[in-house]
Amino acid sequence: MDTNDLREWLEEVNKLGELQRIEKADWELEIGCISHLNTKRQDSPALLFDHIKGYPPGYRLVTCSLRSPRRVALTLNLPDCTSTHELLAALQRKLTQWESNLSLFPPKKVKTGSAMENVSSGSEVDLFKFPSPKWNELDGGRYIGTGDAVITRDPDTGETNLGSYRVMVHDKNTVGLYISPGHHGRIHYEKYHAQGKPCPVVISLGHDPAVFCISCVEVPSGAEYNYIGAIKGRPVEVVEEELTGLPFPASSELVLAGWCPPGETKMEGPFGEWTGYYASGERLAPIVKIERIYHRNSPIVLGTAMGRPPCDTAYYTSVMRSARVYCDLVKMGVPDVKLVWMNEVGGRLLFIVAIKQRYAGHAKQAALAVAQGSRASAYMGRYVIVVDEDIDPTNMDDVIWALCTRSDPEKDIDIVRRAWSSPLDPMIRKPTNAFFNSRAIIDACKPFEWIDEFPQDISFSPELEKRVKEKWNNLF
Ligand SMILES: Cc1cc2nc3c(=O)[nH]c(=O)nc-3n(C[C@H](O)[C@H](O)[C@H](O)COP(=O)(O)O)c2cc1C
Ligand SMILES: [Mn+2]
Repeated sequence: MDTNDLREWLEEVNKLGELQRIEKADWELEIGCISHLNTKRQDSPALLFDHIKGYPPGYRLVTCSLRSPRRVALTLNLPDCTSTHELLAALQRKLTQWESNLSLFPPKKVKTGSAMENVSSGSEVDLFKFPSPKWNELDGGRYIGTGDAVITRDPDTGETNLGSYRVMVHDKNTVGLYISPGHHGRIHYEKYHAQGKPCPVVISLGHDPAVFCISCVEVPSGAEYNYIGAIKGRPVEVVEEELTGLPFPASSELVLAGWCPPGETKMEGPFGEWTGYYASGERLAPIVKIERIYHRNSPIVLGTAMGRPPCDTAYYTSVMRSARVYCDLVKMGVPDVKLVWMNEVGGRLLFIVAIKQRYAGHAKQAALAVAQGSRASAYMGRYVIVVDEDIDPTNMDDVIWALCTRSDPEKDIDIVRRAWSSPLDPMIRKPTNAFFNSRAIIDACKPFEWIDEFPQDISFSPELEKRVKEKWNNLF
């Protein structure tokens, strides 16, 4: 199923029976806490907040958009999927197809978009008109940008980037921008600033969740718009923002435009992060002076509640990064990879890979490829566990069984030092500029050299289980 904008997406999710409307919540901690509690429910619906305290009715905010296989499938234009395994299989097939089609779907410039319904400039700019929650109790302020797309351009190559980076409201026309080292948006502003120039920035705050889906994961450099186009099977329509020339999605609900000046910073954070900590703390970070706001009548902001994992976006990022790393391993020539899973609680800090061992050293090759080879897992990783093909990486009972019974710490754990981490890493003591961490790669596969002698594992044959279930069907 295909959707054109956030409103159509909400209609489709409502038809699936996966939308819950909530009225009169307070932007101050209630939206954050309700969303957090919702993520603990078995089948957490998407939440649409309206009549938010202090805002006109109709100024809405969505959270928990991508917390079910059906909603992720809907958003990525995939056939309906009701299980994670189905979704992973579909994505593993599709990613390669989308990537080979990128050049067919450059964004298409159009003259106007939904957000042009209301334009405010200069002294009329007032960020407090739009719902921006204080999400977690120790957050240092209100974050208007969580499910956003921050649009920047590389001054050398002209490439346009979309990245989901958190955006804090400092005052009516200033926001704080936090981008981790190595992320494309940061490389862009650092290049402008090195030349003493302000970096143009456009921020889309409400959009078809497909825009967020691609902005918040690793895709080939500068290819975000093409990627969304390949998913939809038609180019993304974009409007060239008048002041900065940066293209924003024509169907965006709310768009900010301005400049990130060199040498000007403000205190940013703390912010409840996906690791479950306020680890990057409060420190000086770049700002964006907002000179224009474009918004649709009764705009809808797309938000996501970060916090102790598994938080709002953990399900989606696990599924997407797992499929991404799977495809990267295939591309790197690692044979017989059965499944990759980025654990929802560990996030990027824990990847599990299942392989059918073919030769001595195969497991180590797969582990290093995950730990360092794929951009999606190279950033801020910590543990990679390789298991045999009979283990389901999404099933932690299986993974812990393999870890405890098929690995010997002395032989099977290797450490990679001085790897790419981030200020978000709770294990890095601040202040510092040494954002390195180490990686443990754990071979929890049966020892290849005596695999045929490895003790027989215990399992009931499917025939026996079937027979017993039939005979005792009132029990199960
Ligand atoms: C909900 C969510 C919030 C995120 N917030 C930030 C952030 O504040 N800063 C950051 O550098 N990356 C953040 N990320 C990660 C980036 O969006 C992600 O790594 C993406 O690939 C960055 O785009 P880039 O590859 O074009 O740099 C966030 C991811 C998610 C899912
Ligand atoms: Mn990018």
